[in-house]
Amino acid sequence: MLATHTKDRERMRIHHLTRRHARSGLLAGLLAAASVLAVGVTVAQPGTAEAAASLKSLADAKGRDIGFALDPNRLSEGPYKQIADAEFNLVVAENAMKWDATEPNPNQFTFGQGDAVVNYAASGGKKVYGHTLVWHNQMPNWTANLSGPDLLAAMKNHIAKVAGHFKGKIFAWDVVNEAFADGGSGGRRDSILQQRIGNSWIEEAFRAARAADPGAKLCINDYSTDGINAKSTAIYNLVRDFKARGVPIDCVGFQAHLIIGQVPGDMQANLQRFADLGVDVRVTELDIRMSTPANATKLATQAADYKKVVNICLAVARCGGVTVWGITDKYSWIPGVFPGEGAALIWDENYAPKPAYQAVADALGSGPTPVPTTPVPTTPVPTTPVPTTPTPTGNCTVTYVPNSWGNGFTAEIRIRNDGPNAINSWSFGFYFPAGQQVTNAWNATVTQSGTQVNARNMSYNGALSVGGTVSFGFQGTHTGSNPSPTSFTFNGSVCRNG
Ligand code: G2I
Repeated sequence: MLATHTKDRERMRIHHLTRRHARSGLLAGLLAAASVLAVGVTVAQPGTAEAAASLKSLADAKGRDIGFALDPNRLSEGPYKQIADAEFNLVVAENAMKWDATEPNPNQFTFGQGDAVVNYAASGGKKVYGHTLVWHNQMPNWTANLSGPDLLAAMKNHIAKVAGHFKGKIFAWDVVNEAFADGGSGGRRDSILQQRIGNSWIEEAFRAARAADPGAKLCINDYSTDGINAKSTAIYNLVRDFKARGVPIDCVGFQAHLIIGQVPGDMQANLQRFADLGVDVRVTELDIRMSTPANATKLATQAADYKKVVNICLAVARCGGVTVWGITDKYSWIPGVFPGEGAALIWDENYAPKPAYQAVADALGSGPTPVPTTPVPTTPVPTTPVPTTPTPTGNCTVTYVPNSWGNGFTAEIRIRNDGPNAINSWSFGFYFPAGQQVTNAWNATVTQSGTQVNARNMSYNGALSVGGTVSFGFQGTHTGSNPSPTSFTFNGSVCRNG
């Protein structure tokens, strides 16, 4: 952590450089650095409005989990750890607790990486979700030639030892992962577990897990089961059968490895039908990929999709939360498995938050649970810009200074807090009159949906005294004319144009 005065100098340097180099390739890296600083400040000042703006604090206020898949080896990378620390209240091991990682040789267990995940979570008060006790993938080589009875014995021993080792530290386990077939068959996956042990292997696994850690919730987890289809219905039938026969099962995980524009329209109904069977549900491995390279349109679609998924979970009372399958696009599994696709997470390769980050925050921050912020003078507080120009309520004065060239422009925005109170965070909105598009921003997190633009403070510039000012800016494109927006809102108040 940088000392405060060093941080101040660093912020000024970044502010200065971003202004000078707003059109250069340096911008992404600088914005990444700024976002990292922002996260660092969030950590350094718990209890401030900046802390209230993290995904973690928003999810905490909603009583839901916001999780991420952790590779403990990445924690030595500053921005990775700072985001992990600040933004999540739940951790799942991306690979560290799988069978090949924990039992590389028969009955010889290695818990170093798994323990690192648990210890990291404990140090930050985060919950740990266990992934995964039994999966046909990432099974150690020594299991390949076991007979049915030997494989069953090995599976039960593995569950006993692993769930036993982590007993009391893991609130829920993916006991069985991806046991059902792709396509429309509605049948089991043709794995060695299925071939050699037969249909009973799943319930054997659940019974062994309950015996090893009676306090943990036991889940079945799969992909392409987010909507209502043959595969999700096969799991639905299994859960119903287990419930009827008293086989222990408590929860169902929906991985949600999605593609932009393809959030299933019946996802909420699907989660709800499982919840109605008497199990908890959760989104366990969310990422939303696109063809690469990303562009503003695809990122906007992705943001809307992330928001949909979070809202779906929030709309289902038994949905425990949403876990994203990694922090940064830099380390996502997707490009390795789907060449030409990626950019699926909510921070880019440089750790800069993407529009999807704000979309997740917006979803977590909306709805019936109030987000703690300092009081603002008008009621109710619209978080989106006002499309017309009503009589200014005058709690703010705005100057908007564009600088256009060709089809590009920058705009510098200066806002003065004319309200009666000091504030600790702000949201600023307006509409573009001629379809302009923001491409990147500095000193604010800026998102755009259609013509509507919203900016939120970074961690370091949320606090404004009465009469205090804040500036931010962005770069954008236009199609030949670049008229300035005429009406601005600031924490719900319409501003005077200065
Ligand atoms: O495939 C995406 C996910 C689908 N659902 C279950 C998850 O457990 C799965 O996660 C991925 C990890 O994100 C990858 O990181 O599972 C992969 C394995 O199928 C993981 O990839 C593996 C690489 O294939 C190995 O080469 C590597 O040694 O990660 C290993 C550890 O870094």
